[in-house]
Formats: sequence, C-alpha cells, structure tokens
Amino acid sequence: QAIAILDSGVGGLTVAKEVMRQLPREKVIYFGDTARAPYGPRTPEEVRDFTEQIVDYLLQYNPKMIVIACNTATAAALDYISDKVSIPVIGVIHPGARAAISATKTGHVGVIGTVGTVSSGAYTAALKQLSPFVEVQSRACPTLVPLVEQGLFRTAKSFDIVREALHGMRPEEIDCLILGCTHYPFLMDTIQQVMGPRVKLISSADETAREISTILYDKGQLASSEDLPVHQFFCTGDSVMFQSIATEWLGEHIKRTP
Ligand code: DGN
Repeated sequence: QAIAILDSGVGGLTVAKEVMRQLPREKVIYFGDTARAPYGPRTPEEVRDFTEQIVDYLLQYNPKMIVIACNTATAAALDYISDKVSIPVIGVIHPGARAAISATKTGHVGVIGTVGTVSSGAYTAALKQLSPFVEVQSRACPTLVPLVEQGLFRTAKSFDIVREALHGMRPEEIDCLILGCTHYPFLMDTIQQVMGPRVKLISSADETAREISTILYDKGQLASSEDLPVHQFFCTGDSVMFQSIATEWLGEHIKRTP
C-alpha cells in the first residue's frame, strides 16, 4: 500500500522528496493537478471540490494514507476530506507551524503563501494555538507558483520576481519565515538571498514526513519490504514539463507512460 501525496502541481514534490528520503521503503503515488494550478487565486469551495476529486481518484489505488501536500488545499479541504475518508489524512500547515515554533527564538514569525492560504488565516491560527504570544506577519506571493510551474525557478529572472514578491517582509522583524506553499522550497536559495542569512526558512516537508512516519509506525503500517518501491506520478497538464521538473527535483529519471 502506498502513501498518496497530492498538490495543485509540482509543489508537493518538495514533500514527496522528503518522504522518499526519510522513508525509503514507502511507495509514493503522487498527483499534481498541473492543468488547474495555481489553486491560490481560486475560491475555497473550488479548491475543496478539486481536492475531493483528486482524493476520489487516488482512493482507487487503495493508499494507506493521504497527504494534502498543498497549503491552499489544506486550508480549504483538510477537515472536509478527513471526515470523508477512513484512512489517515494529513495536511502541511500544522507541521509547518510546529517546525516554526520550535525554530523561532524571538517569537516573530513570517509566513508567505498563496492568496488562498494567507487569507484563510490558517497559519496564524495554527501558530497561535501552539504558542499564543507568537507574532505573525503574513504575505501572499501570487507570482511565485507560476514561476515554479513553468520550470523557471533557477533562472536569473527569478531573483527579481522573488524580491518583488517579498517586498514588505522585513528580515529585521522576524527570525523565521515559513514557506507556506509547497512550491516555495524550489526557490529556497533565492528566498534566502533576498531575506539574508539571519532569517531561518521553514519548509513543512521535513516535519510532514516525520508526522507520516509517526502515524504509520503507530498503526503498524510502515513498509518492511527489502525491495525498493517503484513510485507513480500523475499529472493533469503538460506531462513533459512535469517530468522534467520532477526528474530534476527528485534527482532520478521519471519515465513517462501514455
Ligand atoms: N503548493 C500549493 C500550496 O502549497 O499552497 C500551491 C497552490 C497553488 O496552486 N497556488
């Protein structure tokens, strides 16, 4: 049985990579809804419907758990999907908030994400639930997901776009910045350059992979086979672009089948 991971596009690959690193025996079935990305500007109802469609599709493969590796979809649909299916479902917002609370020393935390995530207030709520006195500064960065989906995250042009997107997020006022969109770790180096070395960047990938491992361990469902798993990837849009980004990011060739 596999771990099913979904996102609006290639962003969830940042979580998938960490799952593959921490849990190398686990098979991953990945679904990127590249044809309908970005989800950020869509209404919560639409994102919830899309997430439900993808989950229904993935359930055919009888996965042992579902990871909503998209902050926008986590904010809009995690509770709804968790109530609907009988296997464990996790999102990426609580893991990201936990990682930030354990990393911050000043209690001043920045969050960047899509319009959907930031306007949901889900990060602020998750952070304050863990630590009521934390100060949160949030900013929506709608130009970043298209940059990653187009495979332009390593280009010189990305620096100017990231600097512009982060304008107003002041490095002297925070000590941690949550990358509250799973696409943003693709731009980690550029974001770090723009924010400077003092600000620690937090991606939810590590903590999400740890949560998966804890859940599977508790349920006695960790994979035990000696054979390395063969992962599967699905996308709804341009599979050539998806293949190229996934191959580069995961560092292994992803074969395309019709
Ligand atoms: N990876 C999604 C997220 O974490 O919010 C990006 C959403 C989008 O498609 N804009």
